[in-house]
Amino acid sequence: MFQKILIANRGEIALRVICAAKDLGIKTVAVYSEADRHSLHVRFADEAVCIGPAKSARSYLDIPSVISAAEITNAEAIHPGYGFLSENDRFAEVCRASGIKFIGPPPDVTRMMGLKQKARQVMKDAGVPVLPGSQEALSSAEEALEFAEKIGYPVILKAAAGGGGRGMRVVERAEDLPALLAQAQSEAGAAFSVPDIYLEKYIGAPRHIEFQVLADEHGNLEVLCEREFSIQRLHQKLIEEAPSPAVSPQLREETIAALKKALKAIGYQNAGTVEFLMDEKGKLYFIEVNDRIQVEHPVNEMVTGVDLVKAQIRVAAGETLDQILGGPITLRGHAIECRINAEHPKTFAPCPGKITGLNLPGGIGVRVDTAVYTDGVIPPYYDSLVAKLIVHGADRAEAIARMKRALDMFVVEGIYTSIPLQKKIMSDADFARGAMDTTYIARKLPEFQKAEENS
Ligand code: MV4
Repeated sequence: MFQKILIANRGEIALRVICAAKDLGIKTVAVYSEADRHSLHVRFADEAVCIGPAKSARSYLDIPSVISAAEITNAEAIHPGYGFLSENDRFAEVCRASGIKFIGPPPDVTRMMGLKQKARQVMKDAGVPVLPGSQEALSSAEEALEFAEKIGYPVILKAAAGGGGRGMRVVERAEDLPALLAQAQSEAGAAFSVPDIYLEKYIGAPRHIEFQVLADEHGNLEVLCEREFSIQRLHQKLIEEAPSPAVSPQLREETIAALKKALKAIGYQNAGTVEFLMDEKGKLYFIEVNDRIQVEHPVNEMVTGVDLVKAQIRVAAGETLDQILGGPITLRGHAIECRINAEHPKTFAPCPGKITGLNLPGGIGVRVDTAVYTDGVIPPYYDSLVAKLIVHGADRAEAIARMKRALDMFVVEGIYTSIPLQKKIMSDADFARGAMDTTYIARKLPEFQKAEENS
């Protein structure tokens, strides 16, 4: 097992990794920008190295600075968290070349999963349902029109090296396709330096569901149930839950069996998630693999009892899943996570600033993953996440009741937050009966904001 690991991240996820390391008796090294000098991850790590100014490109994204910090502190491994360098295969390569263990999938797996069509093909071969679409990158508008005629409109254009919704274009009619293809290609070229675009059948108003994967370095792999994150706004997730109210035990079993086959074929290692869309008939379709620990991992931890970050570290240290999990995964109860962001309730604009008053909720079934403290500051340079509020209950109804109680007792003064919006969602009848899809927030916002004005 490692003696010392470096966390190449900040905020709540850096603190989360420090907790897992402490549980394993491992020393920790924090890296921080000048803006994060007074952050909790600096305070609670065993050592801390300032790696640059506030700007991410000059600090948390600066590979030579992060590697140098690991070398001068003799850290044997680096946990990248999520965002920043977590899906940068070049960073994983530099770690390997520097003799530092990267706590995550190996670079060749990250590279393969980054090529969306390759991932689609592997999934298809393993019997994982994928949407009708072009297997290779589109070579011309004529070829795109042929595919779209065959599949039927609407179709969606996606960047082969993209993800997270960037560079996507929905095409409703043939006459719009050539222009939208050119737009998508230039946007993909600029954002990912690979202009390749592929095409898929478009699902209007899908549910967004992902399966949590954990694999060791000896060919063993487990899927730790799914989570649903349909409650989102402009690709920003607001609420996640596990399990999904829309996934039956049978659908879960079938999907997990096919995923295990596909991911073993890929040689997947460490943690990752496989993202799906569910259509109005309740059928799941593969979308892409995200090879990092994700913000919303705690909801899977709450229903399986597995500490996923601790497991990642143990996998990277060469342990087997049997040693780490100690037996089959069993699901218990239901978990919900609300993201508490520093944002304006009407405009959703990030609202950085000083937290002058704070009460973190607790009590049975409540977990708060956060790096904020009274008189602390949410800086304007990074994401506006204040905390992740996670609850667990015997069933979804109890989880909702506990989330309501926790939101009522979650006091943040000095900045705007998304707490009022989260309270509205938790009290919404459609949410209570699990009737949501990715259009939920767009449809409900006018009603919620009107209620806020009248309150
Ligand atoms: C789709 C889709 C509908 N049909 N693919 C968005 C994030 C990325 N990981 C995949 N995404 C989607 N892929 C097909 N074939 C709908 C989404 C999607 C979405 C698309 C546009 C605007 C907002 C969205 C929110 C969630 C999912």
